Amino acid sequence: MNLDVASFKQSIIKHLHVTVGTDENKASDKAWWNAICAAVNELVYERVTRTQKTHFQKDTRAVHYLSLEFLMGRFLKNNLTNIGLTDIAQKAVAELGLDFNQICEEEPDMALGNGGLGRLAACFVDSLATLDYPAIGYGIHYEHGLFTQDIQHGRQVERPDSWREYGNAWEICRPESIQEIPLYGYVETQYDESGKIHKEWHPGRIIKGVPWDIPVVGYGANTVNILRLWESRASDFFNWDVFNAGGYLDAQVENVQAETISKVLYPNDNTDAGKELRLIQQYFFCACSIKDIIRRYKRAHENDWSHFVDQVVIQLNDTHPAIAIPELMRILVDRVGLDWSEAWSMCQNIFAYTNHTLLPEALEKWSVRLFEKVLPRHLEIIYEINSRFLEDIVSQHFADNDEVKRKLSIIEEGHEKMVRMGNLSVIGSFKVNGVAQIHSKLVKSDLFPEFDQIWPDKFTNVTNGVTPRRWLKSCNPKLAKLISAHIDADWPVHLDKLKSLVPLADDPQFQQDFMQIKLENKVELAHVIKTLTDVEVDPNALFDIQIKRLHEYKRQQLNLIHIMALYRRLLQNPDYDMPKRVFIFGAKAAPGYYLAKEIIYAINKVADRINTDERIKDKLKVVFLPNYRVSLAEKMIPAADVSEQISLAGKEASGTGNMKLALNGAITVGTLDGANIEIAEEAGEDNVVIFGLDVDEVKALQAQGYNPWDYYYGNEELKAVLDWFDTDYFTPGKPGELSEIKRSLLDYGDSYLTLADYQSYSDAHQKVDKLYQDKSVWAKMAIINTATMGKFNSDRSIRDYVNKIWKLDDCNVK
Ligand code: 26Q
Repeated sequence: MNLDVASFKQSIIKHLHVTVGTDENKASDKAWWNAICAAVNELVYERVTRTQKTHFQKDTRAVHYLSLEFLMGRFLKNNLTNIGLTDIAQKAVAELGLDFNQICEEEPDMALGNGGLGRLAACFVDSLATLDYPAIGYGIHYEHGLFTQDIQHGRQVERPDSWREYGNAWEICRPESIQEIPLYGYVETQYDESGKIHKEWHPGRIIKGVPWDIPVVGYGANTVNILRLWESRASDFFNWDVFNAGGYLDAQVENVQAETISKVLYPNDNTDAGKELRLIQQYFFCACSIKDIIRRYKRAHENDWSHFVDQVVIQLNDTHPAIAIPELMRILVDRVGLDWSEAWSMCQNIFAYTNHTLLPEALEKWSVRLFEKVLPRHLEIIYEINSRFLEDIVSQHFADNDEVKRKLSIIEEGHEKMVRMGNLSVIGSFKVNGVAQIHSKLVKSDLFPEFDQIWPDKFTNVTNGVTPRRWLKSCNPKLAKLISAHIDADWPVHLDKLKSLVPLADDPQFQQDFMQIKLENKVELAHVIKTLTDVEVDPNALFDIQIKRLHEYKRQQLNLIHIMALYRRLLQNPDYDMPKRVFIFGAKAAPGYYLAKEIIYAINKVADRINTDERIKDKLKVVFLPNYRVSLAEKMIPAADVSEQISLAGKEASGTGNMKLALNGAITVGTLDGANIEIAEEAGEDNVVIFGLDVDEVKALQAQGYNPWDYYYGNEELKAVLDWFDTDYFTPGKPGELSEIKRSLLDYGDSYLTLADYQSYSDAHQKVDKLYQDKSVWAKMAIINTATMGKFNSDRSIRDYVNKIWKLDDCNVK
């Protein structure tokens, strides 16, 4: 950017006056924040227009990324980084007598997602813009994103998140592109003169979709793509009838229902809720997006559909937007008037589906009854897709094997008939990908083996990645600066160049500089910890961090049990040899997930007891940071020494926090699961600490019949720790308050083999302790981790999608 400090400062002041409507003397930090955003937007909006014009003129093929979640976090620092204005903005803000970091804290996180899947979408739109690919993200403009988490007396309490209550500086409303979306009603069968059948859907309701555009600034700021989020409103047009019939009040009630659709993000992560409103959310945003895609196509091609599949590819972020497949069929067959087979072949060349989970409870199914009520025409279309698939394809490959037919059918027969969205997504897509090598292999071998037999070329892998702009350059500026002092400064767009740091891993000066930065980041995190929890931690202690949604398969309970074991060792032997350790957690539990909330409570109760026990002389501290979110992750990740990635092998599709932590120099303690395997490959086995059963061993143990009691009686320490849950040691006066955790691990069968992996996990930590004692050995490992994480940048993921699936050309925007 060739803009100087003085003119940027002038721009901020101008916007303080004319955009925010205040002046320097009475402006709050929030007002200043708004003024700075407006000054940035002056540069951003111009590029949005230029990008869209270029894409239109060159009539580019584009990817349309459909996702129910975009976990964007904050924008200001990121947009400044990407537009190349960080230094100038910081100086300008300082000259105005303001604290830059403090002002950035004014921005609420845009938390329109739960966790991994939503944050992945955010990293992907960053990379798409950075690499100059024509792309648009489509999602829902939720009024309330993921809930805010308070911890009260150790328990999670949810409060609504209001990220845009008083307006949001980054979004632009586009009323000129409103769409109308039908719902409910019935389908009429008609025949034309030639006897050809025509289906007419008479909807019971029409909802309006209002688009809000959020500019996505690529690094280097040539391309600025948009994220288009749909807000639901009542359709005034439709309500005239009700008004005229004197139904003013009824009309108002309908308005409220319409506006409920985009009211709130479902807070479930990896479990299906099966709720009507969720299905309506999915259809609402898919229908708006498909209409928008067609509107844009028609601007260039009018009613000539012959280029549609050349111009459009649609990526489904999990099965959540799978309803887009029958919706496009409906438009092409019922509205455009194409033959079924022509329309179907178009769909099968347009959609691609990413699977993010193998957990059975996360695979979406909708009852046929619900579908028929909400989307009667789509149900018919799904039946048609299904019967053609079973008759033309399955019978060819599997003759009269009814069992396979039952398994591959989109409709699950049974007590209540269900629509399987996974099968629909596979059948309707030309590519299906998993998100890490092992996961993609399991998608083929365990989840969809028969589909893989039918279409062996359909299944592929694209290993996840994270954007190094947010997850290194912007969140860890000191480390970024150190790196730039030693290697080419374009590493944020060529992350493989970090490899040139490998030789420095042995250099004592570089080791010292690297670890000094880690220490400074830990000092900063220690301040955050003190502010948020009032716990004091020593920045010289080993910071061991587990940050991710709370879920039994991710096994925060394993971490907790091990912490209790360390505590017990210290109580039994005050001279027990271990480095000072701080265990830090960040995790939200789905509000209806009882055991996950019990685990949060247990972590907090154990933390209270340990942190106030003077006998162990601060050798051990436990911290649960409330309200884990993107902006908190940006403070925690640069300060981590150890990264906990301890899911049961085969359960975590990929993980992406594992990549962010390793990139920032944390040592992974992890199982052979998801992307941990590839992280270990890149860093080398000596630079990660792997423990536990692998996928084959898990399968073998489960086949043989897993009995958690064997491990309980077979391990004295494990037994003692589990028995501790039944006492009142951590919950004075309330024995048994934590017993549910013990019960889940013994009486309810320990579904995620926590006890089976305990000893191996404990050994892994003893190894960590040893490594940490030797500062130089540790520094070398940490540096090698940073140096070898180049693979896990989301630019590489996006290039993989482009080459394997999307077949896009990049497009220079001048
Ligand atoms: C489904 C039905 C109804 C309501 C909610 C849902 C729902 C919502 C979110 C189901 C699943 C999710 C989120 C899943 C998710 O985040 N999966 C993670 O995706 C990451 C990116 O690929 C992976 O790295 C993680 O391993 C995976 O768990």
